[in-house]
Amino acid sequence: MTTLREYLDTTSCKEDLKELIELIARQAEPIRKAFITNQEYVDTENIYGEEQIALDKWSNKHMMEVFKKSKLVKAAASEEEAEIIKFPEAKTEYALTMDPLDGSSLVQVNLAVGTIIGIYDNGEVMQPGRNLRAAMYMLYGPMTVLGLTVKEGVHIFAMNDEGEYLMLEKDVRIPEGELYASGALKKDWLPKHAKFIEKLEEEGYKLRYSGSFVADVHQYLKYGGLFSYPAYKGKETGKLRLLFEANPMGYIVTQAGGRISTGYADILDIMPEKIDHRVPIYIGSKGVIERLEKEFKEE
Ligand code: P6P
Repeated sequence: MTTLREYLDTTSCKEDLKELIELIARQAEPIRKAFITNQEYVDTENIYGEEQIALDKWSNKHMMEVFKKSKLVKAAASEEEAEIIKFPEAKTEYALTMDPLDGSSLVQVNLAVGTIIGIYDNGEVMQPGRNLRAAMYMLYGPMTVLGLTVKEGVHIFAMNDEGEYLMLEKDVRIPEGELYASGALKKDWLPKHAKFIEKLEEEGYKLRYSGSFVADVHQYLKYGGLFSYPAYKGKETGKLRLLFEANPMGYIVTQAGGRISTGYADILDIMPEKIDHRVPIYIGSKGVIERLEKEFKEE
């Protein structure tokens, strides 16, 4: 089976980008090891008013220390930080966006969570997701899986007992499947959203929603369908973050032939207004998202 390095050596990536991707992917081991010892809630909140568990803070701190020591990262924006962290000693122009542990509250109930990373190669994170040079996620489930694109398709790797990533699936293409999910409380769904979800249910779409965006999108990448965290009453921006969740995962799904949309436009074309920019998200198979956009625009 092809190793991560063997795959990277077949791509157009510069050596320092290959090293950065391998460095990030290797952090799955220490992060997973911390699951047992860092579960308690700490008395702090992130900038979104969400209670942080020790794991959120630990994984964020760990990754920032790794970035600094490597000198491979010029700047890093994190879902757990209010500001962009700069690394003046960096020897590269790579600027990262990071959700260090997406879905972290699920660790306590032993469900899959993950790390989401976007990589820009011109020193700046405040730019559309379309400009990403690479996007990746590590998913901590029954297997430790790495999903990766360097703009040459999407490939899935799994970590073996020796800590090496071996290619599990090459050139992933998202099918037009029939899974669906919607975040937000049903009582708060806006009419257009509620109507479209009801149609999918009538057509026999099956509900799959775990509470971890990265785990859910990984499943939709395999089986196809429509994952959504919509605008809802009192929160027209929705809950999920443009920089840390939508762009990197949307870039990966788009590279696999899928789409990511606000319901009206492609999210990868949005210029971030602020680090905590939130967007309504519809992500998944191309056909169902084009159908949704058509219906939303007609009504
Ligand atoms: P809710 C996790 O907190 C997260 O940011 C995403 O990973 C997930 O899809 C969503 O929020 C879950 O939100 O409102 O269902 O708890």
